Amino acid sequence: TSNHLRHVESMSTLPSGAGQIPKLNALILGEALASEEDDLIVPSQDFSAQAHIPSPHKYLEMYKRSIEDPAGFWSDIASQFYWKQKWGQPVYSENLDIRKGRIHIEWFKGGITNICYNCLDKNIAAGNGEKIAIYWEGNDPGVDASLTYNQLLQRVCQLANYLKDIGIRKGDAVLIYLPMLMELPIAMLACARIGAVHSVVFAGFSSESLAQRIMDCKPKVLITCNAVRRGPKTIHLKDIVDTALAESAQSGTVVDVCLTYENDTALKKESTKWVEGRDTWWQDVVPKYPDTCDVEWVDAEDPLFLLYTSGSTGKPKGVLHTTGGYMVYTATTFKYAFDYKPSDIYWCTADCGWITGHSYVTYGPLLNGATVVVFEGAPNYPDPGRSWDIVDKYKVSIFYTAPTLVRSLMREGDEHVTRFSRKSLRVLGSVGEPINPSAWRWFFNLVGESRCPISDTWWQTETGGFMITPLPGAWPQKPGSATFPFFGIQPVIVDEKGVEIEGECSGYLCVKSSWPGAFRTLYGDHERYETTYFSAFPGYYFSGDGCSRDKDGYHWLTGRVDDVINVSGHRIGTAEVESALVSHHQCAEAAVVGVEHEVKGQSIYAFVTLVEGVPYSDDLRKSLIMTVRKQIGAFAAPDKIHWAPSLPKTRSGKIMRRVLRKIASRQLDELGDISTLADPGVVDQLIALADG
Ligand code: 6R9
Repeated sequence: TSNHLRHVESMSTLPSGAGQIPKLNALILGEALASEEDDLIVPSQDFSAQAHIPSPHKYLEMYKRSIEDPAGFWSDIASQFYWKQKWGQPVYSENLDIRKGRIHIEWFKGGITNICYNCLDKNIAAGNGEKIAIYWEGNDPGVDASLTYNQLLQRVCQLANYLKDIGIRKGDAVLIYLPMLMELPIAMLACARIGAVHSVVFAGFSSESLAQRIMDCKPKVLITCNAVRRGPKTIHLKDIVDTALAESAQSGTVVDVCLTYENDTALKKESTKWVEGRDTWWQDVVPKYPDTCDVEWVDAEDPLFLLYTSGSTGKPKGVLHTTGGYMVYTATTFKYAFDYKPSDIYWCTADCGWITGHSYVTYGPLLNGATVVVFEGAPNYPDPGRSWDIVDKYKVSIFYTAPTLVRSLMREGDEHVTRFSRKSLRVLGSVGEPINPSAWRWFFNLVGESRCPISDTWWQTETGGFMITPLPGAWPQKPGSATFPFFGIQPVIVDEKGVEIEGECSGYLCVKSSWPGAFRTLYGDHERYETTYFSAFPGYYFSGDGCSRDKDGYHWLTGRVDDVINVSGHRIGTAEVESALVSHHQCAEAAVVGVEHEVKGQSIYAFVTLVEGVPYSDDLRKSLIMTVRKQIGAFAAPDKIHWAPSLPKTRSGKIMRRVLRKIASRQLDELGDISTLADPGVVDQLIALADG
């Protein structure tokens, strides 16, 4: 081993700023990690031996190059994709330092490509035309379908031709409001094929949220379906769309065409409300178009999609991703973080309405030529064994989900898991929020029978792809830790002053220098992009998350440090919920905080002050909750409304949220200093009303 040691030592100097990495050298050198716990889960030799990244050593070698020579590292990877024309020089250019001027990030500029071509045509040309691209599983067991890569390409081309025919051109926005039907990834790919910019709105958003997004991105066409069944419920999406289109039209944004897919397992055509002249049935028009369609070649920096996400102010942010860097980054992260092999069957339970569904249901897997399971329904319907039923049915080998699902299934009892085989599983994944160690262990020990590494992937809508994630088989895991950065990513932890802290520490998670999958701007508001993400700690991208690094260099995400709540992995801005509440004519003021929740991670807790003279009642409580459901969507409904005759404010009128959080979580002996409140008596009054 002395040879091995010398080799390792010779490469163990890392560039400054990668302070979290050298600890991995301990692993390479066979030293014990500093953790005294039996909390290290070491990958099996069998797994590591077959993995893309079999050891810390291999990782470190690649990581080191990715940091020292990003242009070379990413160019080599990008060369494996199809480019009509190669990118120019420099490979990337960036300014992440607000003090030096406008923030900008560009990768592979001048390169001409098409992501749909790379997902479909390229894999077909490589001989995978008859491979299954999508297995679709309907809400009700027994309802299913599938598409090969050839068939998927044909469907995409027909829709692309239709869109071109109604006048959609490169750069035009197309709004997609669809549930998890195959038509959702088809619609995304069809847009990408013709250079149109898709904006998918999660089909759980209400008509008012949809209208707001329509008015922001002004699409020429909206693609939806008439209805969907989710669990035992039928949701009439087309009615929601009708209301949204009427509302946006009133404010001057007229959408010419509403292309509606007839999802006849949920609702028949005849029972669907219709606006003549505007509405068109997908099945009436799309299948008539040719099933081949030339691609629109675009620049690597041409926009691919917009996706709205919540921030700490009321207005959702349109996160904009471009083509080339996003393509290279999602494909590469997918391959390594899931140790993807061509024989894998991959299932991600996320909806395409969120970033996870963009990067890791659609683009990342298809770019790798993977077989993807797309599931329409709810993972606990008709019973809590449904997920494992699907795993067995399709022989799923990579299963990627959210901690909230793990926790909810955990409560249902182990027998719902153990009555299924699950022997096809080899890699598990988690995303959306920190996964608590007990849920991690249940997922690992019971679901994966202690044989499947868990990739706890930390990333964001803004980052496009994984940022901090285990690479299966490469190093020991710690339950609840996202472990180490992906290639090319330099995470740093800073204190309040923005000073980087080394070693064991905790603080604000930032990222130094850009990566190919980073978002380029907020649609129509570059200034907000700069102030939200690059101003708090000049020189860095600020994630909004807190993070600590332990003595072994492992990263532990600790949740949002801004006014964003994470409910079941959904990002919700407290300001959005507050503005929905105060739109109720009987609500004068609202303050919303997140409280810990056993299954959802966090739940929404709202303090409300009523208009003078209005008495608080159970009906009013319900009506306040309805208002939020109507304005945002059911997933944002507060779990608790707490009537507050007045709110704790400082003398300058600022609501003291710190105190509200403590009251909400009933940590009444931890209220802290309340002497600066204008009226400290308010606190006792609130506590007295807490369980009323
Ligand atoms: C991909 C996605 C982003 C926020 C992020 C963080 C939280 C996501 C996590 C995680 C701890 C993980 N988050 N993954 N926290 N561990 N593995 O969820 O994007 O909807 O934009 O949410 O989610 O707080 O800042 P998005």
